[in-house]
Amino acid sequence: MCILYMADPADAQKWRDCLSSMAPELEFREWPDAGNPAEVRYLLAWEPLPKFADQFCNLRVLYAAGAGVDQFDLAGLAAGVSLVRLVDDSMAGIMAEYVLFAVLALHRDILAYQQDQREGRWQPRPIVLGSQRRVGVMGLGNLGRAALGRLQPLGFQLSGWNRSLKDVPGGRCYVGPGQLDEFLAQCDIVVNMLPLTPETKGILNAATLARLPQGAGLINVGRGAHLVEQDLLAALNEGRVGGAVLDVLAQEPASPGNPFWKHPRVLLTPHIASDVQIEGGVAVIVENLQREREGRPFLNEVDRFKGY
Ligand code: NDP
Ligand code: OXD
Repeated sequence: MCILYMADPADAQKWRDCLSSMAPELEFREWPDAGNPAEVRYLLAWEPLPKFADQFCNLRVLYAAGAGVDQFDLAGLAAGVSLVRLVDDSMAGIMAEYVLFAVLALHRDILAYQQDQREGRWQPRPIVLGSQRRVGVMGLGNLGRAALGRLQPLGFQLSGWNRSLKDVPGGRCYVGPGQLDEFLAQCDIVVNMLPLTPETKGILNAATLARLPQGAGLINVGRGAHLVEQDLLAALNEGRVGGAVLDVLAQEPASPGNPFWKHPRVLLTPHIASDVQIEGGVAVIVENLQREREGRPFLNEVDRFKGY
């Protein structure tokens, strides 16, 4: 039984070591040394699969080396192949830490103070209590729920927006497209943690940004294509959006001419909010080997019709 590694070559040795200690029954191969394609039962990949992947006629599971699966062609995946995400609590914890940092940066006006510092201005701004700040999270999956859990002890007024009803600690869950405007209208800071699907592409646009309270903050840690960047730029320049923390962009790395590089009210990070954790990822693979033996559903399997 063999697993073929097609993700970041820099991490291959760590995956090999961790798999050989936690799942010694799996032979580890690294792309492009696939050997006999008929022996490949599992694939671990981050990029879209090359055409060659059609030759893995005994493929059972495609492990996505991360939380998002928008890069894969779900319709083109053979019917007998399951797509599984390698998410775990530590990956969710790392994301929650980033969201906490970004919310606090916007809550305490840090982008404005940075600009003041650059321009030599010593100018205190009024303090808003955490209990007066309304923070909303779009997408209450593994990561969104972890972020809410991390924000709760700080006393913010929390809310969430999700396809189905979920628990929001101390706050309301707004559900579906019919409650999106109402949700946005009460977010002083909104955090996008949705998966990218045809339904969510471009969901942060001129119309939805206009629903936010004047001067609201935006945090995007989902995918760049959730946001219509020109619309955010216009909203920032008009002051309708007061500041943005962007970890993801439509084009990564950002092009040299991207206006967000130098925008005084944008904090840009290079898609580092979270990342797959090798031990946690291997634990999912080990659990799924057991489930496969017992004929039980896989852990973290993507619903290919929903697209996440
Ligand atoms: P999950 O699949 O666990 O959760 C997705 C959530 O979004 C679910 O609660 C789902 O609702 C909700 N949702 C999906 N579509 C809609 C919709 N159309 N309207 C409303 N709600 C919707 O994903 P994760 O939490 O694990 O990850 C979320 C995303 O975060 C990833 O897809 C990835 O793009 C991004 N990410 C970014 C990283 C970074 O470094 N910047 C790192 C890791 C992930 P329901 O529960 O009803 O199905
Ligand atoms: C992921 C990511 O989806 O790092 O895992 O963006």
